[in-house]
Amino acid sequence: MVRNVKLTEKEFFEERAKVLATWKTGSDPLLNFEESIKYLKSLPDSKNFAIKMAKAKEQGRTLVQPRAGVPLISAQIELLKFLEAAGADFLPCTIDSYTRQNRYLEAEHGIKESIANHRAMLNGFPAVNHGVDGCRQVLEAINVPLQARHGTPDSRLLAEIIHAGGWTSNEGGAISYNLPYAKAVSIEDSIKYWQYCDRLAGYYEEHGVHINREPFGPLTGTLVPPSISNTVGIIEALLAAEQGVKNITVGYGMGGNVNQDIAAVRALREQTEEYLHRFGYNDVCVTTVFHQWMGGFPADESEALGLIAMSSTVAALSKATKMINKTPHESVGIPTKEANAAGIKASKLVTKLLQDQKMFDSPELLAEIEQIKKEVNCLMDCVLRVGDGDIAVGTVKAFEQGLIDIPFAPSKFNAGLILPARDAQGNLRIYEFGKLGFTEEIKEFHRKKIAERAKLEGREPSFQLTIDDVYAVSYGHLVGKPSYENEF
Ligand code: 8ZB
Repeated sequence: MVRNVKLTEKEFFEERAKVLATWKTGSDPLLNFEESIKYLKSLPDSKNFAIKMAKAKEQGRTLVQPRAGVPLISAQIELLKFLEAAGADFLPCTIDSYTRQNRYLEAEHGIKESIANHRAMLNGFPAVNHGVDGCRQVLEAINVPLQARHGTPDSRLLAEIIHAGGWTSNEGGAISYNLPYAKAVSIEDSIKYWQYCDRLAGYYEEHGVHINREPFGPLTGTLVPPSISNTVGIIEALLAAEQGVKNITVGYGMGGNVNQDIAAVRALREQTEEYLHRFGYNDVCVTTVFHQWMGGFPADESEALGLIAMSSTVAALSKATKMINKTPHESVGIPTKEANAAGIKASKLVTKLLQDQKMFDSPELLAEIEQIKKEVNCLMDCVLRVGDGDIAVGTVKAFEQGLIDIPFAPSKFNAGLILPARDAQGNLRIYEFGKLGFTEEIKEFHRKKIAERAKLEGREPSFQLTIDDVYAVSYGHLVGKPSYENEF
């Protein structure tokens, strides 16, 4: 059984030899800690993800980062330069789906086909195939920190290559890059894979190089109640801290009710720090990321920009350290660089206008923060109870028993029994609990909120509420009603 214990240096190096042997770019002489630490230390602070995040936190600023990935190095450089010029504070390389599945041979074909066809034949940047040198070429062409964004249950080799390549942040985690992305990878396995990635980041920290790690907050991006995603973020932060990670950015995907979204980010920030302290991790820099609306987008590009501007407003008011922006092409597919720049510019403008403004505490805000915290504590208690105090064991068992359950996740290791729906104000609540580890009191609160909404709409609480809510935002409404589809 996997346990939440820091890998010894011996265990780490034994596993490392196996990881590096899985694909040819793993045998690159540049994948040598002496060399890579020297390279990372030679980079200016302005290209270090962890340092720039810590500075933004100190200044109370909300910075902007896009998603972006194309198959070839030259095209990736051109794309990232364009997005930097549009105002991006951080840059990504979104990794292609073959690499996410460790299918490097197919990624190699994708690179060849992209060259032959003069167009992108992969949906992202195959960093493992391009190797350490390819990653360094991209980093050296830009002036801001670079992060790998992907969705990979086993990103051990990817993490080795990108960090040696000078990219100082890796997104993902044992739960957040498994359950929403994979069907058949066990949680026990993905915890082991991510313990390795975290140990790698921790190894760099021990040698004077700051590496940022970012659990993927939005999970399935579809009506995920804040207490569920916050619990996952806290678990992943604790697992990372045990392996020596010192710079963690916990994330949240916008739900749509402004009060609940601001409450969720605040609860996430405060509870992540509380739990880290409780378990003795006292030197971790916790920052936050707000994801602009992750659900279905309006097809109309002006409407999409409206939603992007609203998302940015909430991100800025929540005082998240950074936000991940969307683009007016969201409903269609991977954006052009121009559409991506439009999303960045709209987001940057809003954050600049809101720079020194804040949301004042209201009874409603404080009540929602309390509610989220109560629910998170309840779920964390379940994990610690079934794990006998071990958060890794507890995570495996809690998902096995459905005590934590992520809505709409494709994984067979997720119970998939809960159903979320909005209340009358558009807050995300739950009406079908499955085996979720909530107390009766918390369940009653949710039932009451959803019953209020159903009554207002003259219908019974049912699966239809959930379905209507999944589609509502793309039709221009927050709370779903059956008639919206007919508005077209
Ligand atoms: C879970 C994240 C989904 C979002 C965007 C999608 C969606 C995926 C790329 C990309 C720019 C890429 N996304 N791949 N954006 N370039 N290669 O991630 O559009 O918004």
